[in-house]
Amino acid sequence: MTESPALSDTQAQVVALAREFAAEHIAPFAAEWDAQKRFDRDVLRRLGELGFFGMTVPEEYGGLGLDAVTYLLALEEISYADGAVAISMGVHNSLPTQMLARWGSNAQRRRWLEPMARGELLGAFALSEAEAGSDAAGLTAQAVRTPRGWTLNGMKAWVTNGGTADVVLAMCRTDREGERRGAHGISAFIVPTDAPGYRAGKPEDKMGLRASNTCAVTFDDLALPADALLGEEGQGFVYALGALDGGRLGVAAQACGIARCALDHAVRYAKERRQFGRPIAEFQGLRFKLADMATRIAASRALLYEAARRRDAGEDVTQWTSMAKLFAGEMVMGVTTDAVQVFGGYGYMRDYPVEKLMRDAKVITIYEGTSEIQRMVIARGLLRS
Ligand code: COS
Repeated sequence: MTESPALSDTQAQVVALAREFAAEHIAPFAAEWDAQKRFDRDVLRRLGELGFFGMTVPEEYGGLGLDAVTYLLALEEISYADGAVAISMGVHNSLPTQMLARWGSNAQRRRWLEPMARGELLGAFALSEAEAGSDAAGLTAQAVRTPRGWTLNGMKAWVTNGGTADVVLAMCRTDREGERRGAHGISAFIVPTDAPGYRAGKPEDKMGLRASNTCAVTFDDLALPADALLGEEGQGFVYALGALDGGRLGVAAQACGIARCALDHAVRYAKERRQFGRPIAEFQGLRFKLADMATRIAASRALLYEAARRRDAGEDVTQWTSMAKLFAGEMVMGVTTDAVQVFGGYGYMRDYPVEKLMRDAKVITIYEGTSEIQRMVIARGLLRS
């Protein structure tokens, strides 16, 4: 029941490849990577070789030129095996590569996007700061024009791939103290992580997605050439939020993959586990729970792929992506919590797979815009005359 109907041949092939790769090279190691907080760059390199790091990047820039639906189907399969690998791949695909593809000059695309699409360079996205999370436009990292280009100072928080990426798309203020221009005083910069003055903090000790690298990043008199500015000065916030429209769909696909994995574990366990002389799957209370889990996953996938189809059709999907992300985040938290419940005492133990899924799920209601921010975006769209 989890297969999508009416996949094109290309989509079916991409899904099969992602599923096969994930089953062989990711799923067997996910628990160990989680326990050791181990980020496996090699698995990402191999995903890159297969084309999974430039899925929607135009072919002329080394990508596969696929649509959003196909990309999200693949990301869902990787997420089924491990949400941590999926978020590294998702951030790279949805945020920095999209910003470069959409707003980069030809020279910037050749220098950065092409190797990123081939998986040779890993990308990150730095918007949030310690004091500017939901209120992203309140960020204070500063970029100052110099005779040779730009100098960046400031600190970014919770940067996925921040300590492992080769290049970061960083949003910094380019307006001056006393002449603040709010969201329009922010510009986007292409920051190589080997630039002197780039410092990644120690990996955060997270509840879930422990194998993905998340850290604070400091720019300390970080000097960049003039062509490090992406697109137009003052448009960085708009570019970042535009990219987050895609990022939020990626996170919703991640939720669907994790939830499907939790449901499969719960169904299998319910058939095996015997109490009161019979498999617990024979108890109506449990059957109803499984039925509700499956229904919520199917509804979430339907909303996600509707949003993605609209994006592929060129519609403004800001509200749709927020609805898909909101629903998926709440859905995956509920489904993984229910899966732990189906496993009972065993579900609470690290020896069984479902507690990891529940830990991995929680951040989906928080990152790339909390559930509350998604509701705000949806309501704004509804009430805009
Ligand atoms: N795509 C493109 N442009 C967008 C956009 C979108 N989805 N959403 C807003 N913009 C534009 C607006 O059109 C506006 O430009 P104009 O003044 O030219 O119209 C500009 O960006 C500022 O938008 P707005 O006034 O709505 O900004 P706010 O400060 O009110 O912030 C919210 C809007 C709260 C929605 C935004 O800050 C947000 O999404 N916060 C959550 C941040 C987040 O997801 N962080 C996670 C980072 S990755 S872990």
